[in-house]
Amino acid sequence: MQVRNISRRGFLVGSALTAGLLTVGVGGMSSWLAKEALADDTSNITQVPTTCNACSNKCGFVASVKDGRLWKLKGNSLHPNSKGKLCARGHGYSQVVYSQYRITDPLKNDGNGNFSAISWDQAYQEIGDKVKQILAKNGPEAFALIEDPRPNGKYYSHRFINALGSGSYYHHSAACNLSFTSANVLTMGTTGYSGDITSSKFVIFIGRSYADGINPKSALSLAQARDNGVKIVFVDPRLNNSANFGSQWVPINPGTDLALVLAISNVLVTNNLYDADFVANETYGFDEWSATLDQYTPEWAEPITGIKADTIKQLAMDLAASAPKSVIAETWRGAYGTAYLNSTETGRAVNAVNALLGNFNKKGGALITSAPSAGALDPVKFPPVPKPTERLGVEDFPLADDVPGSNLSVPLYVDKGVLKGIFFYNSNAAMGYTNPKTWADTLSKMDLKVCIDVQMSETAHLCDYVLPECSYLERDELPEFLGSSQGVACARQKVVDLVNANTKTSDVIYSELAQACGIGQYFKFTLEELIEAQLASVNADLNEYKQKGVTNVGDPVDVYAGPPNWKTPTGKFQFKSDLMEECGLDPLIHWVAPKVMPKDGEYRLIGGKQSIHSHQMTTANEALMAITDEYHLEAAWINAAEAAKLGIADGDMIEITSAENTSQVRCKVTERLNPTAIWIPTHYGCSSPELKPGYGIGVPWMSMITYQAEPKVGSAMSQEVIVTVRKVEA
Ligand SMILES: Nc1nc2c(c(=O)[nH]1)N[C@H]1C(S)=C(S)[C@@H](COP(=O)(O)OP(=O)(O)OC[C@H]3O[C@@H](n4cnc5c(=O)[nH]c(N)nc54)[C@H](O)[C@@H]3O)O[C@H]1N2
Ligand SMILES: Nc1nc2c(c(=O)[nH]1)N[C@H]1C(S)=C(S)[C@@H](COP(=O)(O)OP(=O)(O)OC[C@H]3O[C@@H](n4cnc5c(=O)[nH]c(N)nc54)[C@H](O)[C@@H]3O)O[C@H]1N2
Ligand code: SF4
Ligand SMILES: [Mo]
Repeated sequence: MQVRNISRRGFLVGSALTAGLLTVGVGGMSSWLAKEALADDTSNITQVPTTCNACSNKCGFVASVKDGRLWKLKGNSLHPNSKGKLCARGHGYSQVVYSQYRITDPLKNDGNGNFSAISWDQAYQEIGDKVKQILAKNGPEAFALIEDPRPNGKYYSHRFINALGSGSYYHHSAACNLSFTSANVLTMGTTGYSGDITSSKFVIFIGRSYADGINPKSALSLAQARDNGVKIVFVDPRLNNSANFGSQWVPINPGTDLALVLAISNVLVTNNLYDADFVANETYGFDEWSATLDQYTPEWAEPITGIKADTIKQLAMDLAASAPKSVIAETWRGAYGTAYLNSTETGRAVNAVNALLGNFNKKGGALITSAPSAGALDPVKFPPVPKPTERLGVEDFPLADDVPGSNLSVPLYVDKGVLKGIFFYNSNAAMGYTNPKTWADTLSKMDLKVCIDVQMSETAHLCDYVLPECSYLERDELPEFLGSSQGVACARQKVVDLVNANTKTSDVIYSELAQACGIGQYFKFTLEELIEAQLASVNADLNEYKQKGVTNVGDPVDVYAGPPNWKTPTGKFQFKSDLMEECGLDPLIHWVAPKVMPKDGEYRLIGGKQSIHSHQMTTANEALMAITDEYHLEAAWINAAEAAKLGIADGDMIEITSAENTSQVRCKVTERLNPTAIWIPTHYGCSSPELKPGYGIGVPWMSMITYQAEPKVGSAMSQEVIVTVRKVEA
């Protein structure tokens, strides 16, 4: 392991400075900014409220700049996501601005993986020429773009690919939460909900850990819920770090949550413990569905889940006793975001339980809120692009949540010879969206691959051109609109001047690239003009937006107004989906076994987040990797009894083997894990030599899994993988 020259303690001291929550007084902006300032030194300091980019949560912070250099960060107390806090990786990732691992110039691949710097003009010229050739020969449907959406990307990436004539725009979500959001659309007609856990009496989390997969707002609510005396149950094969705030750990066999939730439904329905009024007035398909539930008894679920039938009954009784102040909280990635063959069905079943509890938009229940968005803009200044081709993959994955689609459509349509050119923005697809070999093979068959990134990711390595964006601290972006009881527009604003003079902002890169590709007419406006137009379209206060980083949009809404207007085809909550029937699937929520199950001597490889890292993008961060080094956070977890059987002791090197790959890593022997699972942190295994701090450390998660897609949805099924384990003899 490499020696880092950053002191972990120094870094943590910096983090701790952000801890206090400040309330905003009535003294106006300057006094508010003074309060947000760190009290120890205010000479030569300017402060800019902006938005974090260290993960997709988009928290707000106030950056202090001293003598032109980034000095300190502090969570913005006005921001709905950060509520005055910033997480450790939010702090740590800010190092990227001065990182030696940034890309500083446009790069061109010589075809053998050797990159050399070229001018922007040459890059635009060559990419533009290639785009025009492909357009002439193959038409617009030959292009796709993938991004993990950020405020600028959502507009500029989408507009760019649509202006080329292609509708093949995808998010990262096939490896994140696509099954969950698709299940939500199928049952509720909306992509998400959140558990109102602080006002609840009884909360079940299924594979969602607010203390590991961090969002400051959620982490704060967990502590508050505990203080409020809420009973909180964690269903997780692993005793995760949120469990410190909870009352009960249910160490389920991974991949079997659907059986647990169906058995809970069985208890609620057979004992008449459900909200009959809600079911009668707000739902579709209940009679047909409830007639199927007899088979899903707690006794049926016990051997599948490894959870005693009595425990399952008790969970159902506790939910019913507290309803509507009880909820199965939302998930994100862990249990059924995209992990299994049955992930979408698990999501539907979880929503069905909340429907049986009648808790939608009730205090302590499941809250469905919507975020505001920009209104119509001047069509002369911001001309609409003509209708593009239909996104590739809609026929293959008709149940996928519409906006993100499934990016696993890309390998499919490259193999069919349709897709020829691809753009990546803020995306490390080749390392994170399915097996990296599949992406390498897919990209090798394409005529043009362009990656816009800040560092030399594994995806960048597979591209023909790599275009260097400046870091988020060096740029303005479009407003991020967020919703809850009060919609807001949040600002990302330039904090420091360009550190690497030859890097550019994404709005400029897209606009100049568009010019070179012959679609410049759709980008004849500046970012500043677009920000002003978007804010004006919703009557938001531009001055407040700039000064405070947050401004209200629209009027407050009553989040406890009772059931929403269901935007499903039937206008009801759907226990039954006619769309699924049209797709040849069982329309009623039903049991689907996981694709694979471990036999004796085998384990299921599961994974999860660590509070100090984000996906793979923090791998080159020296401060955060120093913490990994010190605490051996890259270790794989194995159950203590299983380790004993295999002669493995805590700290030993073990070899983990799947059908796809073998990887060696230190292990952590623990009672905190279901014996059928091996758990790995998902942030490691970097294979890009330029990203030295993380290079070669830990298990490259996706390299262990097989390229596969959840039928009709297109999720990566990232935990349908069996492994064996052995001790590496010294
Ligand atoms: N620190 C940190 N925080 C993040 C992120 C990050 O990269 N780092 N990313 C953000 C993003 S994009 C996301 S999607 C979220 C993810 O947020 P989460 O989904 O909460 O994160 P994970 O840690 O992937 O999974 C949560 C838990 O699911 C458990 N789990 C695994 N398999 C199963 C199963 O089969 N059943 C059950 N019941 N549990 C299972 C894991 O053991 C883990 O403890 O985090 C967000 N916040
Ligand atoms: N191995 C692995 N795979 C995963 C996950 C994981 O934890 N590990 N998590 C899964 C989940 S939950 C999700 S949400 C997805 C996330 O999917 P991604 O967002 O694709 O994953 P990251 O590894 O965070 O990669 C983001 C890329 O954006 C680049 N980037 C960072 N800042 C900027 C910027 O300012 N501008 C530009 N242009 N690029 C920037 C980073 O350098 C990195 O290459 O991955 C999924 N797949
Ligand atoms: S959760 Fe942490 S890393 Fe993500 S945006 Fe918020 S502060 Fe940044
Ligand atoms: Mo995610």
